[in-house]
Amino acid sequence: MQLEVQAIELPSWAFGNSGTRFKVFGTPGTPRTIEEKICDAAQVNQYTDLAPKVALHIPWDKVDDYAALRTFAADQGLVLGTVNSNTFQDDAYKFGSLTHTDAATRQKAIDHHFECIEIMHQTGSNDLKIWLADGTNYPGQGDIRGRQDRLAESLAAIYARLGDEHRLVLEYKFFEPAFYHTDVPDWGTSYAQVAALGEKASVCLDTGHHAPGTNIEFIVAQLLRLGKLGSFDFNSRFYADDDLIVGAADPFQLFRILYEVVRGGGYGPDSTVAFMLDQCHNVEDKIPGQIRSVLNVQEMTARALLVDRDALTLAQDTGDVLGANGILMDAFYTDVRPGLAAWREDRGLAGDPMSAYAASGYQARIAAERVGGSQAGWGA
Ligand code: LRH
Ligand code: MN
Ligand code: MN
Repeated sequence: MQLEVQAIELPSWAFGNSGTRFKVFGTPGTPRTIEEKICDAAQVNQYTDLAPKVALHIPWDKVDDYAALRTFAADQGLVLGTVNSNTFQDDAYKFGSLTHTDAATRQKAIDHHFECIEIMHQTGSNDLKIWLADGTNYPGQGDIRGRQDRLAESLAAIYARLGDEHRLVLEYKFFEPAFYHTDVPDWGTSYAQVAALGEKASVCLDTGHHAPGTNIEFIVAQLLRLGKLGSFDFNSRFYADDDLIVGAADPFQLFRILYEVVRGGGYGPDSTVAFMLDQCHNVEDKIPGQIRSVLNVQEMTARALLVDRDALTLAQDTGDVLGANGILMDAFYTDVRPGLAAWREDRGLAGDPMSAYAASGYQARIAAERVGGSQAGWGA
């Protein structure tokens, strides 16, 4: 069955406390260490069999011994996934990191990525993910063109340091924290930069990083066509970078995205597209929040796989507008939940992972055991 190959990577930071710039609410049982985050991620995998990898964010998840962390994860049935760099929380980067006018500051940011690559060798991770907060707030504040040129140079230095098995994925985001211009604001810029680097570089598409009304599935189709869709950061949004549970705000959009993924060869054993979540759980419990998230991705993947593609092609080629639309909608409206519950039961899992987790007592146990859980990263 095609669903068996699905593997969704969880972000370590989803298990930490997070919030808005107004308030970070604490949640009882929040992990205090990366090891505790890994234990929580293992719960998600245990109830869903969908989430065998945990992504790290450096320095949020910095440890002395990454080989030991890898073994710890393996003992929980997990592998360590994407290493996310972080050049957005250091005073030195006030005016940019990889794009900075000062060569020493640029080198500091490049060195941070070298450290991430070294960590990847020890964790066995394949992907280095770069998201930059670089940009300006006022017209004239920076030389937009010069910043692109410096970015290209810095990325080339990082790319040259990758191991044979490594990939670099460059994430874009249309605004925030900079508001006038962002150095990697859109898929086109990310594509232009990674295309110049070479085969091991591709684009990371974070579903929350677009202007309202953007046709994200079109971007998916185009990047797959170009062979440059490296990974997803899944989440959902109503307004901006809300980081809500994937598929919560607009399940139909998630279906349309996953249909283009399937259509474009981005799903299955031969695909190299990494499915990752990038979310925060500010007011809901984090472990069930992640369970719900991976289930949402699985449900929409199952629906996307149901599309009768031969019939759809025929309808499209013969100008049958409403017939074609109907074929897509039939798949979207099919309730796959009972089938997926049966799929889980066949694998010895509970049909309903949400209630099975709630009944397990894990949440009460961590709430009692863990005192003083830390933030997801911001201000930690
Ligand atoms: C930026 C982003 C990026 C970061 C993560 C914490 O908004 O999506 O992926 O690494 O949030
Ligand atoms: Mn992201
Ligand atoms: Mn984001």
